[in-house]
Amino acid sequence: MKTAVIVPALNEEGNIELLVRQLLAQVEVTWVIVADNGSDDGTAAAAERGGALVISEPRRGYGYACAAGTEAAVRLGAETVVYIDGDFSSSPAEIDRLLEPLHTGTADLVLGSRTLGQIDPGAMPPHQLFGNKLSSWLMSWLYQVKVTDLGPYRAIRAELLLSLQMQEMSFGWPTEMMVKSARQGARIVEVPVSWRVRRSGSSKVGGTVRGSIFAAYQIMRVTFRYALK
Ligand SMILES: Nc1nc2c(ncn2[C@@H]2O[C@H](COP(=O)(O)OP(=O)(O)OP(=O)(O)O)[C@@H](O)[C@H]2O)c(=O)[nH]1
Ligand SMILES: [Mg+2]
Repeated sequence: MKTAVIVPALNEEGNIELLVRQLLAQVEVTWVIVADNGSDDGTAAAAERGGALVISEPRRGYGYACAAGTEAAVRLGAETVVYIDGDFSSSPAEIDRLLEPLHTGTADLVLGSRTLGQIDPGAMPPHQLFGNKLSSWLMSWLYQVKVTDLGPYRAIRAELLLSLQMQEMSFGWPTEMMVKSARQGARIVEVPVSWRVRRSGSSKVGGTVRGSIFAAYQIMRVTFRYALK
């Protein structure tokens, strides 16, 4: 299966080159696409040095970057698409856990669960842990899927992804993928993944008040939005 890994990135100069190299070192990975979302540091150049295909998405938003990366992946002919954050919090070597259920044909969407895996001390602030628990519980209840985390490390069949017609262009993107897949009756599986403190650089989401409130609002809005349809 041809696999593209998409990395939405905003100012991840210190992390992206090594991340891309380690991703490309995994046998399952065909392409690494870094969707640079208007970084004002050397993210794009560092990603290129690592061997990534870099695309620029000037419209600011996590979902815009994911969507631009997805478009490029589909154009290249990817059959499976993996998403991973650009700050090295997730482990490239664990990608086989995400891809295995797709390869064996037992799932359509595979979610890396940090709750089932290993969260390093200090890697997830308490409000994020609580928010994840709450949104996972709401999702399980509203969509009858058993999920334990709302993490960024996930793998999906390109065919399913295209059928979802993704619309959320900020931090609602991962939630939209989950709830629409559940609505379609897609097979959703969780696998344990580890979660580390970002390797370098500064937090834009969980480590800031503004980022946390905005992300929490988007996640909740999207969770309820598609439940009512
Ligand atoms: N494209 C895009 N990516 C973003 C944006 N904000 C954050 N990111 C990326 O999304 C990922 C998650 O952001 P982080 O800043 O790591 O958020 P976090 O994981 O809650 O915070 P840390 O605990 O510091 O890692 C990283 O890869 C960022 O580069 C954005 O507005 N647009
Ligand atoms: Mg992070």
